[in-house]
Amino acid sequence: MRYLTAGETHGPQLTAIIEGFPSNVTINFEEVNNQLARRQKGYGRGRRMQIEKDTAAILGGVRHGKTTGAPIALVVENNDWKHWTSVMNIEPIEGSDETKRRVNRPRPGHADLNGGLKYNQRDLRNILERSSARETTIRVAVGAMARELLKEFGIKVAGQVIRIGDVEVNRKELPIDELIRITEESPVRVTDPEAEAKMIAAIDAAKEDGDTLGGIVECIIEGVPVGLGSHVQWDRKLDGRIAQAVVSIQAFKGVEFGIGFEAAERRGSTVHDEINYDADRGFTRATNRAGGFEGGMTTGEPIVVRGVMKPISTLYKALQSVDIDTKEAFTAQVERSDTCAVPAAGVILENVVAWEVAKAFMEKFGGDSIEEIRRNYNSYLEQVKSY
Ligand code: EPS
Repeated sequence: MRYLTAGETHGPQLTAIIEGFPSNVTINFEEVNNQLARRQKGYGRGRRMQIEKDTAAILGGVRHGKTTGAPIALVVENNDWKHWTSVMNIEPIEGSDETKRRVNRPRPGHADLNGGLKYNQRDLRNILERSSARETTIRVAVGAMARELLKEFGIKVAGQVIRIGDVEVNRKELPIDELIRITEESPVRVTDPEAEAKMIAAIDAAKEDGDTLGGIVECIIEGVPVGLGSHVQWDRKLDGRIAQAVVSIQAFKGVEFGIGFEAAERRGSTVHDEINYDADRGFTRATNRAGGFEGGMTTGEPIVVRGVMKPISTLYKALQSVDIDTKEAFTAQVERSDTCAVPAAGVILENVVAWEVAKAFMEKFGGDSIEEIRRNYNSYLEQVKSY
């Protein structure tokens, strides 16, 4: 399975085509739109989210509620487009830099300057329109389709915010359904009410100062069989592929699995997960410090992956930069931005990881229809059981 996306943040729409999605998967349209709605929520978002009400239209590959095996075409329209029809027109337009909303002042932390130099663009809008995190909307829609496939095999996806700025949650081990229920009710997607209040206060304080906040988000996927991915080749290691997907999310700077970077501080005896066996459950692990991966393959334990998001780089509190026309220093002016998008980033993380897992699932059990995949899956489970 693969997909590509197209579209600009203030253009008419975002588009994706998914190729290789199997047939006869029931698509719950409400659930796909629910994922988009989840991404729009979260304390710390700016005015743009009041303009958008994201819903996905499926324009190919699904008929009478089920996938047909044909490429799936997804579209999410930008409501804000109506304010940008002239600026974003595909035909040449007359007018000043101001009417074209030309950008000649690269913002530190964004793709603006590097993209302008690389693509030889004198209007940095041609870079920022595509590099914008608005693109994550359509990636969430793609991930939502992957979740519909995973659901057929009882695989559940959840997420939570671990840290915003200097506030970290007090971790609680919860059954996955409870984790989903509690985080869904929290404006910052946490299970810890004390941390929630502190995070909200930290976001308010950053906003007051014209500043922004980053954080750490976690995704947990339960019900994944042993053996997705492979140790035999670097680009088949599923943890490696998930890492690539996570760091590809706009503003993400790092990734870890299980105990992650903490493994550097510990001795080996307190890092690795001991192996047990019982006749009913087969091979099990006493702990899941590896976060569900050994040798680039799933262990059968839940996948636990975290990503770190840097603070949004569009700041009201201006940072110094250089005008690309005059080469003179200036401090950037900002019209609109989010203060903190960490809760939304958690939803994005869940959906991009779900896609990678579904893709690996298709590589392992691949078939053209859900029935064929189910046969392959069940026969593999038998093999594992009798091992
Ligand atoms: C973004 C800047 C803001 C965010 C946008 C991502 O948009 P605007 O420049 O229109 O105010 O609101 O996020 C979304 C629109 C979204 O749907 O998440 C950026 O520069 O990355």
